[in-house]
Amino acid sequence: MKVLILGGDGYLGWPTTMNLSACDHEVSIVDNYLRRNICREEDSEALFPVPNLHDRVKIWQEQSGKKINTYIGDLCNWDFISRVFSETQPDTVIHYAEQPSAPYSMLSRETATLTLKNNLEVTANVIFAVKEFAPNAHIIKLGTMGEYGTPDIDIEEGWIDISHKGRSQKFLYPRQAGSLYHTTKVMDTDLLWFYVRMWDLKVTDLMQGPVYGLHTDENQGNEELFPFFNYDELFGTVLNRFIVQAVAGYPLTVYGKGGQTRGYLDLRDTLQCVKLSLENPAQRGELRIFNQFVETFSVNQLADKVQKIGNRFNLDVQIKSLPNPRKEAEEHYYNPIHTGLLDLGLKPHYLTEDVLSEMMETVLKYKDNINESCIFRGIQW
Ligand code: USQ
Repeated sequence: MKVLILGGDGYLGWPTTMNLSACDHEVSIVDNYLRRNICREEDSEALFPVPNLHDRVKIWQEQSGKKINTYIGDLCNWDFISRVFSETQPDTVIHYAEQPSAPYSMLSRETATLTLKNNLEVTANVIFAVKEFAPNAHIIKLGTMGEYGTPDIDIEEGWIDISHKGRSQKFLYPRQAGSLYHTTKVMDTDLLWFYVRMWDLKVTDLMQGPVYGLHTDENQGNEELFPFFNYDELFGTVLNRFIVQAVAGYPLTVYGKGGQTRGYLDLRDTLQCVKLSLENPAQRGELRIFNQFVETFSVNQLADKVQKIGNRFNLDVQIKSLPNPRKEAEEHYYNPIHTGLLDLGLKPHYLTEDVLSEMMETVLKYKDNINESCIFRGIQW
């Protein structure tokens, strides 16, 4: 298939690029280095430097013999996105091109506006570009489990049957996000659903939980092909942060009571889920939604696991509860359904001691790069 990956430089975009290229899909990638630039501006660099996209593509080509087309530019710019779509004529568009940090979206009015503008304008442009240049393309959009929030009932897979005064209909499951970033994802879903109804688009929306890890089949043995590994408060997801904190001897930053429960997945499972969605596309006029995670943990459970693994490496890992900078439920019911991707054939990687040890071994190699000042700055909601 001809696959166009938007946001191909990112934590998920680059591993997806290599994975689909390794499977002999014809891959083109686009990025405007938004995340790299924000990290630099906010002094929140990743654990190790990552070559620019042109260099990564060359390194991948030397390793695999596979070619990737690269476009650097801003998808908010209609002339640019028109050129990308008309030249690539994609069968599938994978849309990761969003500002992905909840804390960054809550930092200031400027960062909130950037998040709103970028995420919604890119999503709208993708929809218009598909309609104009690739009307048969399947759009795979990365959504987030955070769109649902933490309701006191089971979370269905995107849709819920509602009976009211003797009549019934299926509706999008209620959304109540906990940050502006997560709210832009709700708005994206609404935009896509509108145009699925108007223009019969084919769309898969993947409601993903926090991802951890950095090893994939494609980057084994070649650290130049690793994704960004952020551990700062803005861009680091909680488990990646805890591993780095354990290595640095920095007490694990559990926010509040630590009962916040989310659905987690290994980076390798993100790749599987995206590939399964690509190879089993949505139908015309369908907004198909999958809840993309493999197991749920509370923050306290993650901290305990990391402390235990740290002991194996003779690290003295402390856990410290901090006043929660976020406005979120710290103890709550959480039971999301997640059978759709398993039914398509997902073979989960679970968070075993071996997986944690592999991450910790890699992070230990870069211990001297850790900048403790970016671990916690307390961005308040
Ligand atoms: N948390 C801590 N200590 C920390 C960092 C986080 O206790 O040092 C807690 C947070 O308060 C939250 C949970 O851990 O309750 C998860 O936080 P996170 O920073 O790992 O994840 P989040 O901000 O929700 O965002 C991440 C990705 C985002 C994705 C989302 C999936 O950055 O792009 O959409 O995970 S989900 O959380 O399911 O919405």
